[in-house]
Amino acid sequence: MAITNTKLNSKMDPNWCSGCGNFGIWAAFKHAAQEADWNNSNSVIVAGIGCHGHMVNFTEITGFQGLHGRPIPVASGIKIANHKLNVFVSTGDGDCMSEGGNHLIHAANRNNDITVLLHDNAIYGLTTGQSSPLSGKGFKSKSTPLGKIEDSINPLQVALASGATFIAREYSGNVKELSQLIIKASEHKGFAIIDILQPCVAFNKTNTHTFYRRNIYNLPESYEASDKNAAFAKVLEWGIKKIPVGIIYQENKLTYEQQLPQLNQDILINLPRNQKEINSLITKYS
Ligand SMILES: Cc1ncc(C[n+]2csc(CCOP(=O)(O)OP(=O)(O)O)c2C)c(N)n1
Ligand code: SF4
Repeated sequence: MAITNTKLNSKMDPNWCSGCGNFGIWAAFKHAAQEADWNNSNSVIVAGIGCHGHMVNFTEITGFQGLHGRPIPVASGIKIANHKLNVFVSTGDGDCMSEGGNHLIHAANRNNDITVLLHDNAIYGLTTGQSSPLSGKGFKSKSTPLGKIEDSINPLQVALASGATFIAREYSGNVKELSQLIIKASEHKGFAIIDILQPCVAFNKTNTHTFYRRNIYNLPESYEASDKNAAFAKVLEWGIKKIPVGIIYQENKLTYEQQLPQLNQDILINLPRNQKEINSLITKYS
């Protein structure tokens, strides 16, 4: 699969650094969108603030970029307003695990039917290279010149413990595999997250393309993704030649939206509204 797919490009040319892992994620998403027929009228991408967030500007699919750390609640709201949409979140490791960490926990717990693409470069890219919660212990950066004191947070461990029903990992350079994984995550009914190992060539000299190419391995076919204990063991695996990629956990469970009786009849935005009541509420609280 070529990385030069130009369908679904917007009028803006990407301004990511040459070699940035975001190019692979973007290509994989566009391939997935073409194959699954995601378009402006049936899909939306919500992004946070960071280099990752520019994906909405470069892709010809309806996009929304809100506050740093808040794409998950915005996406959850969009899904409730129109549960027929395919709703994607493009978020960074700072965006998702620092400023927005609480939102990940609660959306996973609710099993909101959204697909989170975590652009995991283990650094704050846009603000030119400070440590993020996912940078490793001892990692030296502008904000931790003597090395990071605390351990890194493991995003999939947090997501699994919080109740996420689809958990996967892939390297941004494996465009074909990532593209198929994005389709599977979107087809999953419930909260899906893919931890995408995305090198930041400008500021992270540890989590490089070479590092990931050397150390990732595919989960064997015998791996049982419905076994939660096995999934916990897998998400804890990290180290030399020990980074499993593929679907780590998948569970069938009612989504938040399936349990909202209001959504049984039609999408929320089509349901009749009592405008008089809404106007009186607005007047009362304005
Ligand atoms: C509430 C808030 N805090 C801080 C910032 C400044 N800021 C903008 S992007 C960013 C970090 C982005 O890092 P990450 O989410 O990992 O995305 P990346 O740029 O690496 O893709 C920060 C701290 C902000 N815009 N808003
Ligand atoms: S700063 Fe890092 S994450 Fe941002 S575009 Fe450049 S390589 Fe990519």
